[in-house]
Amino acid sequence: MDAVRKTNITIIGVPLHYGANRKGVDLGPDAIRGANLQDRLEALGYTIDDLGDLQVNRQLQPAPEDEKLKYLSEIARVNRELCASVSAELGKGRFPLVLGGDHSIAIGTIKGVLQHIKRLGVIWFDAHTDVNTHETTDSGHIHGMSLAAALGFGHGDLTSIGGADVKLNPGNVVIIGARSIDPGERAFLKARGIRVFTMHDIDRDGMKRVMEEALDIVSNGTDGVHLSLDLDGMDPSAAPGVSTPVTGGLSYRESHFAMEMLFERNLLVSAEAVEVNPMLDRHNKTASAAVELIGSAFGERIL
Ligand code: 6HN
Ligand code: MN
Ligand code: MN
Ligand code: MN
Repeated sequence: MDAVRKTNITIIGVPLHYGANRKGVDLGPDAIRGANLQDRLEALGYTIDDLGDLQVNRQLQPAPEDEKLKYLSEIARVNRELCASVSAELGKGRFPLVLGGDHSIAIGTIKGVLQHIKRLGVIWFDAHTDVNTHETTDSGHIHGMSLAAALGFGHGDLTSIGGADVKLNPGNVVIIGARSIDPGERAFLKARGIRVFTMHDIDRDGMKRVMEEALDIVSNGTDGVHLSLDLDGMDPSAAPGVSTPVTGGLSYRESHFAMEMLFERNLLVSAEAVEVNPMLDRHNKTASAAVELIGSAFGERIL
């Protein structure tokens, strides 16, 4: 393991909502900034450079032929830019912290990190598993396909971002908090042997045991770990402002504790927080939860 905790963080906002096909997620980056992300990280001793937001075309109509891949071309274009930006920041020895936007942006983030860290572990914190492809999706929403694409499965315009051969190893990925899995996703996860810690597992074993095992998996034979934090992994009572809420999620404390354990292992090389939708939120609660969880993942402690 040569992953070390980077002290210079670069924030990259991606105001994209097309992958969720739901207005408001594009306001996520500013909502998270408005919940004092930079101050919190600076208080922990990090140096922050905020690059602002990538440009997203805001007035698109979906092409009718894209029923199973809604807004593919704009999502692919933005993710290619994100991939390049993330890769450039890592090349400067900085830690990329990406603010979504919907979860389709994980394709660009992860592909960008993979340019530098071939053996990358991923913690996918989510109510969903995001391993649909255009062949299995019901919704046609690309945010439900991003993990599959990062693993090399799905439409070529997505899998080719940052190089078609550049992809995650399914054995280095864990999903935490899952409770809404489509039939096609179930088959995919099984076929590729991806380790999913469902809400049932967390109920049964507790977050401590689950995270110990999850961290062992993502650190075994890897050179760094990426955190993909979909705020809908939390219970909607703690994070109501998300595009696709699912009841029965992780509590505020369980989520925090998972992030605290992650920090203690000193594995992270990159992170993203996605799916914050201020139009569905109350008092910026979900953006604040995102900042709280990021704070914990970066070393905030109660005492
Ligand atoms: N997310 N499995 C559903 C779909 O439309 O494919 C939900 C996906 C949610 C994606 O929350 O990032
Ligand atoms: Mn997701
Ligand atoms: Mn989700
Ligand atoms: Mn905290």
